[in-house]
Amino acid sequence: GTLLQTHIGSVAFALQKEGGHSASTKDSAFRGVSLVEHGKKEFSFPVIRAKKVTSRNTSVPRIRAQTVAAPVETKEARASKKTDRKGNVIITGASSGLGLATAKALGESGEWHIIMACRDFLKAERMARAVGIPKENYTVMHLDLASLESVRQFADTFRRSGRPLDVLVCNAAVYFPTAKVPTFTAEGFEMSVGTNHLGHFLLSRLLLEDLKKSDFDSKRVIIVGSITGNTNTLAGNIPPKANLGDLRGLAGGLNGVNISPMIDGGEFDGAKAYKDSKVCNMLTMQEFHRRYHEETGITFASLYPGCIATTGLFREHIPLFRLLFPPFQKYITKGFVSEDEAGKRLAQVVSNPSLAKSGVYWSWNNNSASFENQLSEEASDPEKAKKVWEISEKLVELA
Ligand code: LMG
Ligand code: NDP
Ligand code: PMR
Repeated sequence: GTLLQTHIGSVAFALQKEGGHSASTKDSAFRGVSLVEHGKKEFSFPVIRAKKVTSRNTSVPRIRAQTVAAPVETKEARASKKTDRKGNVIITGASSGLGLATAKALGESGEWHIIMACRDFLKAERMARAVGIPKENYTVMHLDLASLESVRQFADTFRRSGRPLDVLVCNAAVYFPTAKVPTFTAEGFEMSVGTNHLGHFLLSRLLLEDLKKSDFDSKRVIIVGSITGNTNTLAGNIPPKANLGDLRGLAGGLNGVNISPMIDGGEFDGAKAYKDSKVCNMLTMQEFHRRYHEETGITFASLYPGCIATTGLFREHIPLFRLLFPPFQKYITKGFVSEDEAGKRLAQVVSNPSLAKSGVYWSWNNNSASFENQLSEEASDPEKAKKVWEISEKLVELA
């Protein structure tokens, strides 16, 4: 009773606050972004919809760079390929949810060989068969992102396989919304940031060398982000909000012993840790872009695939949440996407020539058309990106 009241209280607060900000786009906390406009693009909330019902056309989103949803692999893409071979793409966490759906979409195209980088390789094999990815189009390899030793071993084993690397998709993630105390990776980092950010940070840094060597025409590193890490959206304002603060916890190693397990040095909060990890993912993509795009020609991109409310990401949430979340997203926020649709979206970012721009955070509107979205102030702060990069480099012992 008390718990629920608190939750509902915080929602009311969040919504009211959002409304206030919408009215004043000059507010410094939301500088450069219009929540109203954003809202129209990514969801249609009942309050907004009710007002717009008589003038539907006014709610057509203004989109900066729109590309109509195209098939995974177009004829132009095939024609422009320097190499005649299939593309080789590593997808982390391809044993479930978005990663599996992306593997399926790419596997069906016949143009890709998918390396399914998974912590449970028996499950990965089982799921690949269950969704019908042709056997010759995938390889399962073991990768546990919660162990940096496993990450190094994976990079090594992959290299020794002799397969070129053309695209890397950092997709795997864990989310502990109900955890009261933190859990830790093999190296003692808080689990969500350790897995979602640090594991992928080391993996992508190591595999950059392999990507550089590939002769593929459009080499890409894609790091999955999310709306909930972006405080310039309604979803990003549902408490607890992402906030990396001055990075004191990250700098201390997130070990929860001498120092806080949270990046900002605060009390442990599983939901916040997840959102913080997504901010790190989006900052890492941009720092990669600044450091390596020009030199290597590699495309670095992030995306919000939509709210895929049915995936394993919510496995640790309370049963009531798991029951209500999908209909809530489907009928109220309209932000819901199926795993299949989300997989097609990420597959576009892997292979579509029209989504080859580097440094972009892709999103899709309600008609499934992609557009370059705007990140929140914190998730696009170059200074913070640089600091996160430098601290992370030390933590994973690259520097
Ligand atoms: C934080 O807050 C915790 O502090 C943190 O530790 C972490 O756990 C984090 O994100 C995880 O949450 C807790 C809260 C989020 O998350 C919950 O655990 C909620 C539990 C679910 C309780 C369900 C109660 C349903 C009551 C209905 C209320 C109606 C609201 C509908 C909104 C419509 C607006 C017009 O904190 C919050 O801010 C959310 C609190 C509300 C819970 C909402 C959960 C989503 C599901 C909502 C269902 C709505 C009805 C669906 C019906 C659809 C069919 C028409
Ligand atoms: P799932 O839980 O379905 O998929 C996550 C995958 O990550 C699973 O395959 C899981 O493996 C794997 N994984 C977890 N921990 C590790 C680890 N230590 N080492 C290797 N793999 C690991 O969730 P989603 O498909 O929803 O999530 C995929 C991505 O999409 C995440 O980056 C998430 O942040 C992002 N996202 C999701 C949204 C959503 O609404 N669902 C919205 C926005 C972004 P296993 O199969 O063994 O459990
Ligand atoms: Mg959110 C209005 C649009 C919207 C969208 C697109 C999402 C996406 N959410 C929206 C709104 C709301 N959510 C509102 C109004 C509420 C209060 C009722 C709400 C609540 C909520 C909870 C409790 N939402 C959640 C949770 C989670 O536990 C999820 C989370 O934050 O995980 C970190 C979540 C999500 N909402 C989303 C998306 C995409 C998530 C999944 C997490 C992610 O990958 O970012």
